[in-house]
Amino acid sequence: MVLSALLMLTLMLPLSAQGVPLEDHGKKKLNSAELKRKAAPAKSKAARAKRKSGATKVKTSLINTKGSQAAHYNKRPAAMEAANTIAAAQQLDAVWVRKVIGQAQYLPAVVRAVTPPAQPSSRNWATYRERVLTVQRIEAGAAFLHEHSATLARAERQYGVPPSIVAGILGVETIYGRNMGQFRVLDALATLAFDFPDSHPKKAQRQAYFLGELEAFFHFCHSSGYDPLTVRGSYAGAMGMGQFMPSSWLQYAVDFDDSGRIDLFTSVPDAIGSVAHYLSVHQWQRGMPTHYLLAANALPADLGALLEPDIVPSFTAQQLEARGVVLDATARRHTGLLALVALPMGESAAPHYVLGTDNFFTITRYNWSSQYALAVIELARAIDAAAQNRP
Ligand SMILES: [Ca+2]
Repeated sequence: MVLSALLMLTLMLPLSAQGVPLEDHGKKKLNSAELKRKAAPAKSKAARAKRKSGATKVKTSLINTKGSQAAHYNKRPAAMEAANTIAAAQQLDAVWVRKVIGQAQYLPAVVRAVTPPAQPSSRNWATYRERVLTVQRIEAGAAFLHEHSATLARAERQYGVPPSIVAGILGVETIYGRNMGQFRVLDALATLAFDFPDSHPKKAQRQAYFLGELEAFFHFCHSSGYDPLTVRGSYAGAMGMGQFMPSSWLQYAVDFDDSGRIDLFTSVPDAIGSVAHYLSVHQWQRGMPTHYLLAANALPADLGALLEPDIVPSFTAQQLEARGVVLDATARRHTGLLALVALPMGESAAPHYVLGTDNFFTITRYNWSSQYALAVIELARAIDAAAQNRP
């Protein structure tokens, strides 16, 4: 989903868009008149509630879910101040930015998505893997590989990233563009920028991050001609087939079909080129394996120092051997650094361990999660295998 490392550490949601119902795409094309019609019922409910003074029980939860938080941000001085700051920083019309942010709606579902659970469930790679590596996702991936083979091959020539890895990312993120998120990006980013949940231990950092993304979103809409009131994406504001955050779209998205415009919503070539470009910029190395498997008895009893750098490749093959790790012949020949990556298997089982290379680490730049990276890699392999077996 191309979120910052800091953010992903906290979101800790297994899949960027998986918790979100499907069926979005068409909705992002709603024009402002349609949106106004959609918004009208809520407005009249608000008006009715207002008229019935004292009748606060009348469906106010639909309008005003958290005391002082208005459903729309036009009544929030902090939001209007932020609009002025964004306009000044991006040299945009302040009246326009205020008007747009004023129409942003507080979304309780977005707050729920980033609220740490009262009782954190233990992460489980097996469960995660099962959710990602579905027959449907693998078969659709093989079809995607087949249909877009020329574009994927061109992306590999240019950026060095194998077709199946690009397909694996698009598959995990949005099922190859089928599930790009149903939230209005404006609403999602405003909610996270102005109403990040107090219960979150890193609220201030996250809120600042999303405020930055809201600013990037205005830059993006202004420079690309998208209507900020209609663009849709994930609960975190990630957009398009590869779920790029606004700042990532601005920095890393490419026009890979030479249409003169970057469109990650409808141009598969743009999505393919942009994912490959993103990985390339984040140091994907052509031809390097992503990871090596470890035998069940390959690890020493004391893993403390080996796990300390987490997913950052920090040890040579020789250093790992000196610390008691048993490597297979291919891992022993690896010339770069390796990380001992632990994937939790729930509370009662021992973790699943692999040795991640620099390319494994690069995939985690897309989404800060070792589960995510291994899921992308395993999906890529399954897609490759399914593609070979296609008639
Ligand atoms: Ca294009």
